[in-house]
Formats: sequence, structure tokens, C-alpha cells
Amino acid sequence: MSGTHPSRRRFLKKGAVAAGLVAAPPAALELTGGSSTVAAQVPAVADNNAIESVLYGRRSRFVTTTREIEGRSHYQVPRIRPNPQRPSAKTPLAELTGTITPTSLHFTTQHYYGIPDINPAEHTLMVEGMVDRPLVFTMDELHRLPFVSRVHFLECVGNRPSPRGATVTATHGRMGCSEWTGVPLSVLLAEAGVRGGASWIIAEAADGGRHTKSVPLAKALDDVLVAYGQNGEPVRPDHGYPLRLLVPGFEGIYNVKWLKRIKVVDQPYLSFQEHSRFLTPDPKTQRDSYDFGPNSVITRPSGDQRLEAHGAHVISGLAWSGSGKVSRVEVSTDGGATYQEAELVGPVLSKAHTRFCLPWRWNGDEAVLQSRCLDERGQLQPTEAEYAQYWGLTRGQLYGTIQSQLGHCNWIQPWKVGSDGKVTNGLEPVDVVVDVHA
Ligand SMILES: Nc1nc2c(c(=O)[nH]1)N[C@H]1C(S)=C(S)[C@@H](COP(=O)(O)O)O[C@H]1N2
Ligand SMILES: [Mo]
Repeated sequence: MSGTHPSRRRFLKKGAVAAGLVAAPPAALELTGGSSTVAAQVPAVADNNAIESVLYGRRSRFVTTTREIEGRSHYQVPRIRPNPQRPSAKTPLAELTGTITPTSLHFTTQHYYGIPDINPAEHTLMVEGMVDRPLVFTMDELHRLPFVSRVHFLECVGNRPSPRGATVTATHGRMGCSEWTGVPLSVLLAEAGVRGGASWIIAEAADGGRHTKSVPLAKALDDVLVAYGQNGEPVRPDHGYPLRLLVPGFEGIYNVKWLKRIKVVDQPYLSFQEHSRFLTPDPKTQRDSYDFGPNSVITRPSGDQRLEAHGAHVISGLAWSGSGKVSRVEVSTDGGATYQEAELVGPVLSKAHTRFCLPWRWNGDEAVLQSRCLDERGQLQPTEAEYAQYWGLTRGQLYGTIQSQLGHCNWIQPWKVGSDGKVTNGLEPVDVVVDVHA
């Protein structure tokens, strides 16, 4: 789906918002006569009363938002759309409200292998290596241990603001935020007894690619979860059923899905995912990169949407930081010349998406909307120019390099509102953009 909001568009036309009075818009009714792109996808008949709809719930037939399928996962792999071997997809951020990403719409990344079909009755988790007592847990045993539930964002290092990104899904859709439930890894490690001299763990998956990642032991003992629940349900197959590692604030790739084995060791292993994708001959980028810095993006209005009326609007988006809580979000409507503090909506949780909003009157002039995040560590989200200067990169390098070899691309994404209300990307165009999800 495109990022347009047909229901909102119709509603705004009537001028109710411009008057500052927000009554509940009759979205479904409006849509029947609304945008043809959406109307075309609306099933002719409602099945709200069908048994299947009641058994597992079903959204309104007027709501048709889906994830957006990824083309390729590696710059050397030809673009195939969609690729059944590694079905990956992005979150339609512009269509969502609040901070929890519905699991059905939560982005998903598969590398060279597809999604396995694992029988939980046969699945086990082994904890071994530099421990006093190597242990094997069945899923039943894991479910009998004390658990925690925590809300955390999960983001792929492949997210990057980009002049070529027509929508916020294109630039930032490789992220989601869920309530994760599971056993703290520290509990399992205490059970096994970590030996002196240990400093890392290696987490390994049960999928065909045996996705493997090294995690510092200090992080493993801090807030890492062995998660079996996502948003109140068992983790779904594309997110790692029946068990995944959840490494809050770290790059997505650390969050090993279909988790099979934890090995306690005294050094990081150069596993396939590390050496083939994340190390380059350039010493500047040959660094360990873990938790994401402060970040934010406006999701409404954002690329490919259109403001249909002058007057009252609300600028809304998401802010997050891998270092902890968001402490402040500021929004600019003049391309960064001046900023105003936005309201943080709902709970502000550590290493979680935080929704922000700012009421704004649009008088019909061109405007450049952008947000910046300050996190509790005092780190401020950089502009593109500040980021490039810090790493000594040209704009060509910024957009012509694979995201995972750059690091964490958390610079500010501006959206430009034209005098016709059309919202487009506010970054200066560049010749080359390499877009890869890692
Ligand atoms: N076993 C396994 N774990 C994996 C991956 C994978 O391909 N296989 N992809 C990683 C990457 S790169 C990301 S960004 C996240 C995505 O998690 P999600 O699919 O639940 O959104 O999972 C990580 N864990
Ligand atoms: Mo990723």
C-alpha cells in the first residue's frame, strides 16, 4: 500500500479538522466511496460473523494495510521481488498508530534461508561452553521458569534515511516494537554457572543457515531475553518460533531467531554473519557496533502522503534509542532552522519506540518537517551533514555504501510539504543509492 490516508483525506476535505474540532471520522463509510486504490482491494462482502473471523479475529475489510516485501538482502544478490528463499518485509510505519507494531505488520528479515517449521515438542535450547553444568532445556522446561515481559524495539541495521526513499517505510520500515516475553538469559546462565575468564556468548539458530552471532557476556547478563512470546502470543515462525534471542537496543542481527544453542566463550567468533557482511577492508568501518544511537522519524505527514486542507494538523512520529529512554523529541517545520519540543505520547520505555506528536497549523506554504531525538544518555540525533562530517564521509559514500558497513544510520530524515500539500523526501538528491537490508 502507498502511504496515503484516503480516510483522512476525505475527512479533511470536509474541513472539520481545520475548524479544530476532531469528531470520530466515519472512516469505513468514507472509504467505500473513497480512493479507488483502496476501494479496489476491499472485499465485496464482510465476513465479520464468519466462524473463522471469530476464532482468530479479523480486521475490518476496509483496512488493507500490509507489510512491504523486500527485494534483496545483499548487494551481490540480484534483486528478485519477492524472493521465496528469504521472504523479508518492511513495516508500513505511516499506517500505524501508537508504539506497538501489530505482529502481522512487524518487519521481518531472513538471510539466505527461509523460515523453518519447528515442532516445539522437539525443540531444545542448549547452554554449554565455559559453564560448570552444560544444560539442555525443553520448551516445557523454559515455560516453567520465571519470566519477564518487556517492550523493546527491534531494528535492522539496514534502516537508513535516504533521498531515494519515497516513503517512511522505504527509509525506516525495517523496524518494529513489541512486548516480548521470555526468560532472562542471566537466569539460564546462572543455572549453568558461568566460569571465570568467560567474556562472550555465541548464539546459534536451528535454521538451515545456522545464523550465529557473538554477544558480549556483560550484555547477555544485563537485559537479554530468551523470548517465546511476542505481543501476548507465541513468537510467530517468521520471528523465530518457538524461541528467539532478544538483545534490546542492539542491531537486529543479534536477535537470533529459532534459537538452539548458547555457547559461553572467551572471545567473539568470526561467524559467517560477522565476517562476510560486517567486516570490510576499510579500518574505519571495521568496528564492532552494538546499540543504536538516538533516532526518530516523522511518520505523519511523511513521504507520499498529501495534506488536503490548510489549518490544523498533527505531526507525529516515533523516537527511540538503543541506549535507554528517549528524553526529548524536537520537531522543526522549517528544515531545522528552529525546533519546538514535541509531546511524548504514552509510556516512555527504555529501548522502546516512543510516539511523539506536535499540533501544527499548515497555512499552505512549503514546509520542511523533521524531528530529532535526545536520549537519556544525553546523545542528540545528528543531521546528515553532522553524521557525514563525524565519519569523514562524502554524501556519495553515505548513500553509495551498504548500510551495515557504515554503522548506524541515525541521521535526521526531513519530509518536504509542497504548496499543493504533497509530501516528498526532503533530502538533497544523490546519484547512487545502495539499499540493502542486512
Ligand atoms: N536465525 C536467524 N536469526 C535472525 C536472522 C536470520 O536470518 N536468521 N535475521 C536477523 C536480522 S538481520 C534481523 S534485522 C532480525 C529481524 O527479526 P524479525 O524477522 O523478527 O523482525 O532477526 C535477526 N535474526
Ligand atoms: Mo538485520
